[in-house]
Amino acid sequence: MTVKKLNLPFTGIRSFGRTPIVTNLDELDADIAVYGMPFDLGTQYRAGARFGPNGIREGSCLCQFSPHTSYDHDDDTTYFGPQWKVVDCGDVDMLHGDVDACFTNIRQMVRKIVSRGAIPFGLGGDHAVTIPVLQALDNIGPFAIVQLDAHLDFVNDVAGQKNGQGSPMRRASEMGYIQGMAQLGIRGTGSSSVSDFADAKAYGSVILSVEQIRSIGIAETLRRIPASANYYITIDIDGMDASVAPGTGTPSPGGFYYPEVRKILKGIAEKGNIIGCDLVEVAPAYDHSEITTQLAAMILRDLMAFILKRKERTGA
Ligand SMILES: [Mn+2]
Repeated sequence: MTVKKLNLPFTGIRSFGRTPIVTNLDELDADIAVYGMPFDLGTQYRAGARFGPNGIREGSCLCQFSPHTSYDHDDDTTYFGPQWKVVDCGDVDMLHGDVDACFTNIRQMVRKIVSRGAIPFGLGGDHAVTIPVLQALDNIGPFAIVQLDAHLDFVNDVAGQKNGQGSPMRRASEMGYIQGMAQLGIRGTGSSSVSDFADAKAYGSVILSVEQIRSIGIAETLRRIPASANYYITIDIDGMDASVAPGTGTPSPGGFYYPEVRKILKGIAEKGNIIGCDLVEVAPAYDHSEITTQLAAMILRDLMAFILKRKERTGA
């Protein structure tokens, strides 16, 4: 008896959502390209985010990408039509102990993905990886950033060192092609120093804590995000509540729950064109029963779904 090969998600070689693996980027032909940045040399406290990319890939085996598995009852919408291609490009090469070499390789990966016409979806890595990613987006026109995070990440430097996990948004504020930012989920005593908050506000950043967002509502939150034709989204998993995302270096109570983040991402995808995204700081060693890696994968899959649905609607 011949049995049709089912290729179920728990079988086979892991890629994000079991999407096709494309490691020769000269052959990249996709709408969305996932890539990993197994880097945690920017970590100040608990390390381990270098295992984030493969942790998220493992967690993503819960996700499916075919239209018949992508009907959403809440939205009464079927996502991931057959015309859309999502692929996994594997990981950026890392040279241990050499931050500059790692950053150069990250920039190269992002530039190549963009030059092939795909939207880069980066799997971190600690939050320092967002610095070279944003540097690599210097020639695609102005865009605004939306950051979901417990921490402001606006530290100028620590003893002169400017590329730590606490500095990506400060570095972003120095990039002339970035048209402002919204920093959502920022909370907790010690999230950042009062002078960093002052600098971020002077830059024009829209800063909202989880409590503030719950009080004004998602629609008003979306309205306050700086207007731009294009958005880059950076998601630090510690923006989520520590109870649903324990697998990270600096878990933070009082965070977002999944439905809130889903609504925010859906709203941004309706507000403008999303040119790229990263999800950082997943450290599988601290995870329990894969809840953090599965949540991370689900958030990324949702964002992909919203981006592709917008393209379907606008024909872009
Ligand atoms: Mn962060």
